[in-house]
Amino acid sequence: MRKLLRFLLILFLCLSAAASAQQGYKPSESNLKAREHFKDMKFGMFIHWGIYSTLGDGEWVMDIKKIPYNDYKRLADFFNPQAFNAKEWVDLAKRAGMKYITVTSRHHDGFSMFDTKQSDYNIVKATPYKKDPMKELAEECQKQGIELRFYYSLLDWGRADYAFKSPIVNGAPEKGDWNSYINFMKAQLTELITNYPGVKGIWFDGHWDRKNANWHYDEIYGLIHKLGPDIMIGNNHHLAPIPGEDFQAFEKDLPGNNKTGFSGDAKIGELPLETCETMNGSWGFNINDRNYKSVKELVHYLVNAAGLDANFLLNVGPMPNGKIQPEFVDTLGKIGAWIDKNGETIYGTRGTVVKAQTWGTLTAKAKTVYAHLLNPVKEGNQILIPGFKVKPKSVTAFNGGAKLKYKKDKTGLIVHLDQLPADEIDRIIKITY
Ligand code: FHN
Repeated sequence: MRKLLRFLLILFLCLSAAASAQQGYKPSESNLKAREHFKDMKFGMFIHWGIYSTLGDGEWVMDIKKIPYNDYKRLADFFNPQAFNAKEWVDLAKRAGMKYITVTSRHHDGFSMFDTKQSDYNIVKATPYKKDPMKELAEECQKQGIELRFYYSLLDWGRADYAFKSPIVNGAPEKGDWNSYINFMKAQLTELITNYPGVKGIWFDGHWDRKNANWHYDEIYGLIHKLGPDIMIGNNHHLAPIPGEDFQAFEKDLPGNNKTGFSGDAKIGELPLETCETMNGSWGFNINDRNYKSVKELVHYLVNAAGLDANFLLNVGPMPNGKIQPEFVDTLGKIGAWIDKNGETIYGTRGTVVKAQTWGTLTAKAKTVYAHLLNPVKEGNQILIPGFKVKPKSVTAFNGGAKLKYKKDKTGLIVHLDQLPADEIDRIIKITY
């Protein structure tokens, strides 16, 4: 009975989200091309940056520490990131092997990190900095051939028209002015798409705050696709994709897992996949969070995501002065060094060739398969790639090229590992056929 109720609830949530979706959406040729390119890129940098960084306590600090909105707003008075340098950020992303950047243009605190005519609560009007870092970033990304995407929060803790915590009645908050809020978002999204060169994606977040509201996705997604048919829309609503979306976002979980509890309702759909994760435990700068993930953990995340055909969006939370903290810079440099050597086995590959195995996972490109041995091999010095049907032309160690002995039988391909060099992070076998 409880299972049935849960199923009905999920169905209701999906249907109510889909009801306002861009029904009948047919992606343009350029959008389909963008999706393939997106899948090829594999690795991106997520950036959570806002006035909250001044408190060094993450991007939820206003809500968690119960700071009244009007007091929180004062943070803008002393947000002055004099050391921000777009070139440094883009250089770092490139050095790490990342091919795109997704940056918070406006998070749940409602502060716009870009020049907007729709609200004075923005970095140009409300801070002593007075400049638009998103403009600089967009221009630098274009210069260096990195794609730029904007994170955009649907949830707003402060605006009167959003009326945070107001109950939803007939798809809209009882208090506030829902139409005004939807129009505000549409106007800001228009600015983000038309004023910043080369924007390739919009990453929505916050839907889960109002699961049963009518978000007018038909209008919002329709507008975005009208302004930029190739712009890819993703929405971290923790549900299966709804019509009008171009990629499916997962948070802190590989597709198919649900360690966070966010992905329970998110069946894997047909769209390109992306999963995001933090370098410590925080999205926004957190001065007290020293729970840094190791290079090995993060490379494994990237490889496992690729094995599941998903991109990996790895987050940094820049400091209030605009710099990215040295611990992140160091780790990203080391990930970049790994990718320099092994990028062939990641970029442009596709996953889910064979299901992940206890020893690791597989990626594939044209007539080549890469087996990534991420974990110790359990029995004997060999692995089985189950269901491998074709006859290999060559089976070699990716690193050094040593020939590996193999046998094909009805269970799949058995590869002997004696000649496969040891590696702390990933022992890769290259199989051509
Ligand atoms: O609440 C946000 C959080 O601050 C962060 O932006 C992450 C990124 O995936 N998404 C939300 C939680 O689902």
